[in-house]
Amino acid sequence: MADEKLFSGIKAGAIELKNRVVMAPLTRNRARAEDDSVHELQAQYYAQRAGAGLIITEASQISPQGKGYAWTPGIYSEAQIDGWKKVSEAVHAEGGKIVIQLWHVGRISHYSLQQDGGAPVAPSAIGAKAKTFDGEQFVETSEPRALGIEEIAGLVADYRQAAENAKRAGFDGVEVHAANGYLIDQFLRDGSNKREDEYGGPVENRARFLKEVMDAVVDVWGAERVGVRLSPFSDANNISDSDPQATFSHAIKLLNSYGLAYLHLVEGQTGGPRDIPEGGDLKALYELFDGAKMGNNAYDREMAVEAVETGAVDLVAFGRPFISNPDLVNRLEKGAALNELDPTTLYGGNEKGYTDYPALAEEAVAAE
Ligand code: 8OZ
Repeated sequence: MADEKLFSGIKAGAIELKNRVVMAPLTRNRARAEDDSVHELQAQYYAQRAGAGLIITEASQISPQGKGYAWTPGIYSEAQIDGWKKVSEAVHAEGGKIVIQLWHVGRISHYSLQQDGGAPVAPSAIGAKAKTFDGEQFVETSEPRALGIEEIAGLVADYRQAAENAKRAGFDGVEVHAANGYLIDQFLRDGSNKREDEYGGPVENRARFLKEVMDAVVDVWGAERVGVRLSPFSDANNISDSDPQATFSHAIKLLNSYGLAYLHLVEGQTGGPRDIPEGGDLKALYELFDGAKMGNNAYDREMAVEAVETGAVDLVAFGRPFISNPDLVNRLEKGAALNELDPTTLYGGNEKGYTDYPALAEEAVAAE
């Protein structure tokens, strides 16, 4: 076994990890079309990746309204809870740990994906110049309607219910998706939140929705089994803020007060360059958080080893490498070559490009 710290165990809050390599949340759009549930195929996919210290599931909508793409899974119905139970049991049987990522897309949706064919919801009625996938093609996201203040308690209740469902589904905890231009991020940033009530205006108000969601989810799980993901310097899904350093300093101070399992940051542009804009300081943001820090974005072995060794982060989340390498941790430990990713099978489809990437031993056998 490699002796780098990256491969040593750590406790993230109350969750005990056998190593510091995390499988990042990855949208794969293979849930059942009829009820947005996962099933045996996903159980096999996640179990193959149980060598990770922690698996974070693909983003999973907390309600029908929270859906923004075809074939993403939910965590609000009995069928969905049953499906996720298969997943958590399969991962645990292989000695892995798994948390589910709780998701509401807000304005990143399309009429055709909403249960009543109505407008997606957002803090303010400001459309994103972004695209989504409706099951047939990529389409412009629809113009959202602004949430009424009387609707917000119901949204928080949906997060609470989803957190409770996640418990019944046997997960080790939950990650709140507050990144990438989705609903919580839309509330946090002043480009998408122009509300004049107590949920808009100064950052204390823009962070109120995040706080209410965290209060609810932490009440269900205990802070030590709740993580959160932010993407302070990403403009994913056309999100913007006039002062991300100030906005996210406030958000992270707030999050730090809970004693969470971990803080997960997308470093730079989601799925893109790691560059931080002028005036941005990622290190200063991490320093506001006392718990386990998880970094994500285009890490390779060398960067991950170094980041953990120097204490820049405690955990490193790998995305695309985990898609094409079910045994990524074993490969990283051995310094072995990685399988190449097939970009045509990322979103939607079946087992092809999903559960058929070979592990090292299988490759050796296949080569004989
Ligand atoms: C890729 C495609 C669709 C959604 C994110 C949940 O960016 C996503 C996502 C990624 O956080």
